[in-house]
Amino acid sequence: MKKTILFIFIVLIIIAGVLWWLDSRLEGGLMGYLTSSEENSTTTGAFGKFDPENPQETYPLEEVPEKAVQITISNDAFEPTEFTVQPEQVVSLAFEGKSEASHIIKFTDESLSNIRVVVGQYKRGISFVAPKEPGDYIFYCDVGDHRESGEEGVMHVINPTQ
Ligand SMILES: [Cu+2]
Repeated sequence: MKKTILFIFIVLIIIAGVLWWLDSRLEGGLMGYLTSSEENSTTTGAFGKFDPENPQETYPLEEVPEKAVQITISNDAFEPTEFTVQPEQVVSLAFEGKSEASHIIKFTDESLSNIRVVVGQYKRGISFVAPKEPGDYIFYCDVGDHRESGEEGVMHVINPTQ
């Protein structure tokens, strides 16, 4: 009986030792390793998975998924000119050029400086995570005088509990 208890005791010490060793070896510790998977480094938007740290425009789209906010660019105007999201919500935008002009869509806010979508006579989208800070975020076309001509819109980030 005593031998069995001693045996279990030794096994437990070995297990604890192995866990401690693993914890010291793995980046972010054992729990960090177990809870992080490849899934966590990407987020899923209307156009599929994307890297929130580095949002990229999509290839030209055949169809725009229903979950995406679709904005057309025609006659120096965006339609619609505004839309509303929640803080840190995944936002998927799809732009469609209606004229022969090309457009480069950007946001003015520093926190969204990595958003850039080049649009011609086709639809192209981008997914990103909305800012944490509620407020109005201006997006515009950075080609020539397009912005002055009216290619400007606003993304309202509103906390639903306020
Ligand atoms: Cu433009």
